[in-house]
Amino acid sequence: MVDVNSALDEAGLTNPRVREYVAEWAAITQPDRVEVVDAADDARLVQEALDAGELLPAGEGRYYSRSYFKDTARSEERTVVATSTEDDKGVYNNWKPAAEMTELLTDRMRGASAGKTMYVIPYLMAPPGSPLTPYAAGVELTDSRPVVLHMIRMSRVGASYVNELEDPNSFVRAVHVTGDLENLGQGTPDDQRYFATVADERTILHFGSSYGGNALLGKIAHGLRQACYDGRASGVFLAEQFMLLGITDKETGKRWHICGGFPSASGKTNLAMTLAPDALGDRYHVEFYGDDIAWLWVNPDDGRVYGMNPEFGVFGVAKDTNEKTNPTALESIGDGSGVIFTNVAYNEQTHEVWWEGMTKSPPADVTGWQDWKGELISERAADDTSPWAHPNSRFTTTLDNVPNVAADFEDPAGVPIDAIIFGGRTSDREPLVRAITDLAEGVYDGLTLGAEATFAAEGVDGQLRYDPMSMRPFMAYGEGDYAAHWLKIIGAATDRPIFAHVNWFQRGEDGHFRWPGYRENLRALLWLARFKDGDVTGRQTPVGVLPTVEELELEGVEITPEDLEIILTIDNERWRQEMGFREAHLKAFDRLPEEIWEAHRRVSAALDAEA
Ligand code: OXD
Ligand code: MN
Repeated sequence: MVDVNSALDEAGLTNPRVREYVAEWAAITQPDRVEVVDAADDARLVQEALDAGELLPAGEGRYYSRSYFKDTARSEERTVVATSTEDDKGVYNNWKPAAEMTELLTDRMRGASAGKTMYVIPYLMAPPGSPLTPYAAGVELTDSRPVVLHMIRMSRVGASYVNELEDPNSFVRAVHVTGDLENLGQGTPDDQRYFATVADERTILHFGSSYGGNALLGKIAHGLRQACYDGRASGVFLAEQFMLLGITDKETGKRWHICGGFPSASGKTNLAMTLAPDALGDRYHVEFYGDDIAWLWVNPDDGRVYGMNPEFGVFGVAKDTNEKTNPTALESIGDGSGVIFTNVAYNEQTHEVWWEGMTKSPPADVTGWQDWKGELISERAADDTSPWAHPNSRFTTTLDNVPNVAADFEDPAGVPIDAIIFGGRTSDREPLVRAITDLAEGVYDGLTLGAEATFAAEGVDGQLRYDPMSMRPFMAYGEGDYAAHWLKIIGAATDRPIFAHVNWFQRGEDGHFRWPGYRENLRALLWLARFKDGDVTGRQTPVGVLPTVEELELEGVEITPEDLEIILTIDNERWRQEMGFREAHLKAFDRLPEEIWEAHRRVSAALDAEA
């Protein structure tokens, strides 16, 4: 039996509840060794991973890893939220009874780390000193060294984060066991994987993957699912899949902070890391806080909603990241950044990396290039057009590598939130930006957020795949209760943020994008900030307030008058069709607050009145 106590003593891990938990799980998973991790161990662990071939060099202070080829993405079908009360069942959370999942996963994990090291990762999902600390501490146990290296980049890691807890029991128990990846039947009826958040026990049990989204338990399982549940159970906060940025007007010194949710493939990371467009760069400075998670709460001192990014790093999608779409991301993964690339293409001779969309075409000289599976490009069949990098390949880098990271990104007080935005991906109907001043209408807008199905076969033409608040895969309890919790938290603020819906993706009949997008998107946010401050008035429509052409700062934008008019107009007929889809979508939710139904009926009636 492995000597757990000596390992914990050696690392100075004194929290008695954590010690019991580590001992309990070491007895179940039966590793050969136990090692407690601190962020200061990174260089040694990187070297060990290089020696073991788990990492390959990818330039100065840059690393490359591959995951097992059937283990490259989150698995929503195998992910569940378990509690002991069926009231927590929602449409999207794959609810299961806690006792059933705990027993099943304990069985799968029994003896499954034999021959391996169990790494004990004490972590904090918050800037140290945050008022949300009681919900932010956790201890991940993992048998994968690459997972440790990712956790060091994505969260704050060290024994002090759990030794100093006011309540020694207030940490999330997060157990990750990789399992025998080659024999787990991924995607078959005999799939052995299970990823469970036993939310009312603050315990996360993930078996059968070492891919980040399934295995970095601080990030998605704790930072989103567990925190979503804790936010409601405590009545204190919201945990959302939101980006967070700041804008400063250098002329007036005004600062705004904007957070918001976007369904995947709607440009959330690019917006989070955006810079001001060239024509406005002298006047506005944009700062990055976070690209994926924000926790929001009300500060009783000033009655405002505050927000913070609980993460320490970025786990970004590599595909299509380039000088135009996201130059700051490219800078954040340069030499000496410590970045870890996963499943991009790799050149075994030059140690370069490449992914689709990084440059217009792949490197012309294919010598030494391997695709994400490690197969030589030079040996591919002539008709093989499969991508070099996996579409979900990633880069993992710390926030402080992002060149425009805000100076106060680690301020435990968080930042006051001026606006909460929802951004769909729709080729028609949704204007560039519409501001929503009413709380219930704002929450209603978030609940009906969606993106167009990528393939016609996925849905009826024009119908969205709804993704409430962009939390569809991370909801921890029922959607009606979730809406009520939003109304309660934001409703408790006396000085509230404004809501808005944005859409960068309207297209003309010939398929061209009507709005240039990328850095120009800042112009919509600037209008919103000015509208909130009462500096512009916009134009009221049934679905919110739209900018007038004169109010948008358009200096340097290339857009035709026709496109501009269309992205600042409401297509009443399309909207009335959408209201029918929304009604069916909302009806599926239990206990949806009457305020949300009233908001739905108000918007419907206003559209009918204008028809
Ligand atoms: C996700 C992620 O899967 O952020 O949403 O990785
Ligand atoms: Mn995400």
